[in-house]
Amino acid sequence: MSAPLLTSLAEPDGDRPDALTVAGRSCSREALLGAAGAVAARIAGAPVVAVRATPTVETVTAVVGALLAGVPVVPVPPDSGPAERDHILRDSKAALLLTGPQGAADAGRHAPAGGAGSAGAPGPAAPGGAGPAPVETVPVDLAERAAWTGPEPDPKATAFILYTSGTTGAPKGALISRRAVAADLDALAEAWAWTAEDTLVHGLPLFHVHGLVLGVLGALRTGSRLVHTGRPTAAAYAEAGGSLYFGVPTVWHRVTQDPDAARALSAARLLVSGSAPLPAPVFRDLELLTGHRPVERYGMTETLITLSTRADGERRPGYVGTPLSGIRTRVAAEEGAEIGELQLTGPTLFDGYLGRPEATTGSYTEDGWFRTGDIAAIEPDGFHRIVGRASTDLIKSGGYRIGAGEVENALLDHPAVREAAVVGAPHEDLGQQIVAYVVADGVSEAELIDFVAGQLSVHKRPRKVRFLDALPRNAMGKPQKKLLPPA
Ligand code: MCA
Ligand code: AMP
Repeated sequence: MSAPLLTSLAEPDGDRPDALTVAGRSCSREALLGAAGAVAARIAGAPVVAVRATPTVETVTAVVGALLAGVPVVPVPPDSGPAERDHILRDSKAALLLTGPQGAADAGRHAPAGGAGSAGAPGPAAPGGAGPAPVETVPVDLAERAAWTGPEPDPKATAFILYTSGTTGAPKGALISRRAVAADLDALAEAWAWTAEDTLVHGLPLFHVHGLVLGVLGALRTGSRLVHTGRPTAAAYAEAGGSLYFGVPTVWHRVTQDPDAARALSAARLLVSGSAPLPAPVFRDLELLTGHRPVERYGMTETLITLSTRADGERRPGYVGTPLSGIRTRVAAEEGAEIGELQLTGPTLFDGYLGRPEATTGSYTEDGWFRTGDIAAIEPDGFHRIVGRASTDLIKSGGYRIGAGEVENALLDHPAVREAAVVGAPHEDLGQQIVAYVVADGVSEAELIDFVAGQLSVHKRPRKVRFLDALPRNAMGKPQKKLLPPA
């Protein structure tokens, strides 16, 4: 039989009452395992299960329950509007949606109204009149207990289907296997000297690799305590008193803007940044205020985390370190150039996009290396530097990956919008902010921002809208984003 994915849950000393804290509620590993066992018993045999990924103990329980039962998990952003949510549910064919309680942390537009076993969560119809995806909502009850005795699922089986944006069209479901998760977490534990002695603190969303795979499963595999702060605020990080902290660069920027909170992190062992480039000034301010040179690591939904600086190694502003154990990298540079596309192989890579063989094939080179779409350079000492992205149509805002095409399509669904072009403009706090250029009549900036926030996840909304008489186009009629006026 294969080794358990969540090693620490199988260990006997599970009665520490604060092993897991999410947004102020704590439980022991024993309690988590019992409640997750009850979830596993309810969903066993389902081909796939969606989880409304609020920052709650219920979400962690739902994910652990599905992993025990070997049912692939599709996390659904809790603030996603009908267009995004219905796409995820339909594309993944999830017929069950595990949800938490209807408390403050769980408030959202898609709270199922029918309670246990209600079919067809209500909500406005998706554009195009398809109507809400039919799904049975299953509430997670932390008071339920069951001992799960099923066998450990095959390591090759899918653990997660993670929806992630491309340059055009709707998000695709990346298939992440259990063995990829295990390989990545073990490589990170080695690079960061991450052990059961640590207390991990973060407040990142539980529907992406950073917050969910590293931030929850990492703690459950290494056995470290986990404090999820609900929201990733500087004050909450300071109060949590952890040894190991995760954040996206926007979070670290906000920590440096709150010097008292930053100083409180001096007692930590390691501060880790990832999901977007950490600006050199933020690196330096963090060092000045906390005494720590942050570890920076690089990854993608499709590859998990592949490069990092190390707990026992050098950390340099602007560099994401060296390949993790088992990962090989190369830079496909034109002759004479030092920079080019970063390509990867290794045990942490995904198993393709659900139902999209052409997109899967297109993400690999002919000789089988994954094409990241990021432009990088490798120094003679092996340190990697991410220079930028090959396509300006993939935006990183606050650490979230957002496809320009998805936001453009949402804008074009508004009856007043005739043309739309979306870009990521440099932004001190968010890295990039979404700016929309539209040709439209009789609609305000605020209305369009709210319209996108209502259709997609809230973080995909433009922060600014510029109204133009026409989009700049080339002789073929293709929009020329480079010719758009400054934001
Ligand atoms: C504002 N709000 C609105 C509107 N405007 N709601 C509806 N309609 C509107 N028009 C509300 C929001 O609901 C929210 O409410 C509040 O305003 C602020 O939301 P937002 O603007 O999103 O917050 P922010 O301050 O800009 O967020 C910064 C952040 C966030 C907290 C750093 O960007 C974040 O959590 N980023 C993490 C992304 C991440 O984990 N990426 C990892 C991808 P309320 O406050 O009540 O909720 S994985 C990856 O990249 C790879 C694998 C890797 O390497 O890790
Ligand atoms: P996502 O699929 O949301 O996981 O986003 C992956 C993308 O985030 C990568 O392709 C990079 O463009 C970016 N990214 C992640 N970590 C870093 C980092 N440390 N430095 C620069 N870019 C990063």
